[in-house]
Amino acid sequence: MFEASLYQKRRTQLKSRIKNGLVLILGNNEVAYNYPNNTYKFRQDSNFLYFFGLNLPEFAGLLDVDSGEEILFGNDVDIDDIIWMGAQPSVKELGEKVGIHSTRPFKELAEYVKKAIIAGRKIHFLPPYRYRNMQFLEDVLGLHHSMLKDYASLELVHAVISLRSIKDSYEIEEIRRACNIGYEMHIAAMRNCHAGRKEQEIAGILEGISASYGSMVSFPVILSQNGQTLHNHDHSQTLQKGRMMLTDAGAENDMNYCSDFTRTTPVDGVFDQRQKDIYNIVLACNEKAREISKPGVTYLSIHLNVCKILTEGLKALGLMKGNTDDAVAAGAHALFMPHGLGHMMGLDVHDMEDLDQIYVGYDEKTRPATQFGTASLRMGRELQEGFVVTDEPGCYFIPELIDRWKQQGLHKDFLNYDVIETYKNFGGIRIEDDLLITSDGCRLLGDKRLPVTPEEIEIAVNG
Ligand SMILES: [Mn+2]
Repeated sequence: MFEASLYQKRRTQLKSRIKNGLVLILGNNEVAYNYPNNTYKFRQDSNFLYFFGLNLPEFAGLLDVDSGEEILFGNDVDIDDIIWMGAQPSVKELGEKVGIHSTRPFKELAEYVKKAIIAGRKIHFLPPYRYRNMQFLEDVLGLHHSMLKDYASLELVHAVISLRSIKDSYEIEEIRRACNIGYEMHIAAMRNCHAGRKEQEIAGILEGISASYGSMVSFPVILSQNGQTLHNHDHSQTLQKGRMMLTDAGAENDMNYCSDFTRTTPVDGVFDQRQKDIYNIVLACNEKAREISKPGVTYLSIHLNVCKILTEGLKALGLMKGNTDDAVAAGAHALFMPHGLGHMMGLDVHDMEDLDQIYVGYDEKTRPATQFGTASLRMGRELQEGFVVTDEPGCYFIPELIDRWKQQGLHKDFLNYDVIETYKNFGGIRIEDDLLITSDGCRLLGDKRLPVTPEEIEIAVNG
């Protein structure tokens, strides 16, 4: 964990952004896998990690905005636990590590909160996403779990987002480390991208590399020669010559900071001309976003700029036609890129998505689009120095979507369906890097950029 003073500073900032009442940040618990004592790998809640730092189950933090008091709730282990788990630091010692001097047993939390409610005090809590925390809040607050999201504190949500959106130097260093693990994962994927290899074998290698650094992948590995399926977690295929393997994967490091990269690699390392043409368009999109990302510019406008580069490229290949601006305004390009340019990244790979994308990625000035494609953009608002965002344009040929649009006669002025038909067996390409917004632009995160030009990729596959 970081120095205690950093957590103290974050909590002080949080309290200063809330008018009054109690702020309750619940940590996560163990979750049963197939029977109660066999649990999933523990993942702490990211908000708890950010303000309280402790990567252990069954803790909660309480901040009294009015008195300034900070209390850590958690249970000391007993001799039965020690026999199975070994000696553990006391809650008091754990509290000291993150700068909290007042600690209490977890079982006192419910009573503490109930008393505060009776005293008429406001309880600020974040929207829960784990069932045990929902159940706890339902019991303590007397609110049915289906209502908890509506009663979560918007004031707290905004305060947390305002802090976590700006990454400090310690966080940037952790993300850099996570990116370096991601680099190793993707280099391994490229080296193994040969005909006859099973997708699952390669996906397993990537998970192993990530685990060897003490944590795990930042989300389930996407690795498939059917890259046209955006979040393809099916790894049952055997790589075939002539196809491309799309790998979207990242690591979470031992401090729970994430990386998220995508590369698309031709099987055996050689692009055919058609693949190279589309690849270079997506690469130009990725580079464009990096070129124009800077504070004060909305990511929505960068997304739309990138869509224009995509449209221009597809027009040159005869897949699209007409005026580029009109085509993008109409949303015709979304046949090829039905997703957004990127998202925030930090302690979560989709940072703070539990707090609702509408607050993380948008604000009063920048509202989400409703048009197919752009509506999937998770991050649209104005960039600020210290933001970390992904830059992940793509181009896909989804046979079912092509059929549907063609049948409906959508965007006939901008789409050459006869040509598009011939790409139905193409698959998909996505290229993703992680960007830190700096004072006057942005820079890539990670010590080395993953191979990205067709030439670099061919070398990475074949050594
Ligand atoms: Mn991503």
